[in-house]
Amino acid sequence: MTTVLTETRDQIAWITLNRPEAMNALSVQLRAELAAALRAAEADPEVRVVVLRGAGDRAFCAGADIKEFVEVPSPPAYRQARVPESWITPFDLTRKPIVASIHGYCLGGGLEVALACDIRIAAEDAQFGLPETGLGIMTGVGGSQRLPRMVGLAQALDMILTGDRIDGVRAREIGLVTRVVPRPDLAAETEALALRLAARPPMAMAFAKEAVRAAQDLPLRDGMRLEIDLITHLLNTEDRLEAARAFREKRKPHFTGR
Ligand code: CO8
Repeated sequence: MTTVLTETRDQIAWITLNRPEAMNALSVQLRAELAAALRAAEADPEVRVVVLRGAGDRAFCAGADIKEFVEVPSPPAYRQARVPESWITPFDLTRKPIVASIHGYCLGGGLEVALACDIRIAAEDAQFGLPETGLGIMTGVGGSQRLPRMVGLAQALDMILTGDRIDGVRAREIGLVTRVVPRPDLAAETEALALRLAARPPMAMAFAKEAVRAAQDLPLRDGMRLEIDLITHLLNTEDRLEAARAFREKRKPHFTGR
């Protein structure tokens, strides 16, 4: 049985976490299949946008599979298996935009997966939380680093230290998600968003994503230099000329990714 499904249509790879009976918890198998699905989407020239979602009515993802927390792993082996590359690394290596479409529970490692995506769209009644400290552990795939960058130190510490959940509306207020819609509209709104992203020039999208993500790590001057380097490349692309021609000719541009 496969725990992650991928369906590609209209240049969008729909990657579905597919363990609805376990709230799409991140089992060892699911983590490996998720990483492989993302790598495949990145390598597929037909794909321009990736959407990640959870199967079933109840959850995007309820975090690590707690039923697999039965034995204490050897700490050195645990670290060796995750540094410098783990199953979450492909999120940072994917140049295509990744949209997380979130309904129901989005907890623990599930929230960390959502944080690794580029755009988060959520149902109003989605439930976000980081319960790890209550389990005697802590975020392990970027939560303690990505969350404060996204929502600020105070909100991140509140969520991480209390484990309290917030809904989709509150998540947008603090900047954890950027779009929130009524639950019945989530699928259609996600698809409309993904189609719009897929229609935009792929190389500009990839370079812009690279620059914005680098902004988290680089001093301003270095980031500005990177930006100049990247826009210099974009000035030479076919798609840049196509956009300008289409504007002059008052028609829709058709982008090829060159
Ligand atoms: N792992 C495994 N099974 C789960 C998980 C989970 N995280 N969450 C839910 N399930 C299963 C339940 O066991 C149950 O299955 P079964 O009936 O066979 O026992 C089924 O999903 C439905 O769940 P509930 O009956 O509990 O449904 P409720 O509506 O009562 O509660 C909740 C839903 C609130 C989501 C509840 O299930 C819950 O609290 N789940 C645990 C959430 C949690 O603590 N997540 C954090 C895990 S720790 C983590 O993510 C660490 C990440 C860092 C490293 C990343 C490595 C992967």
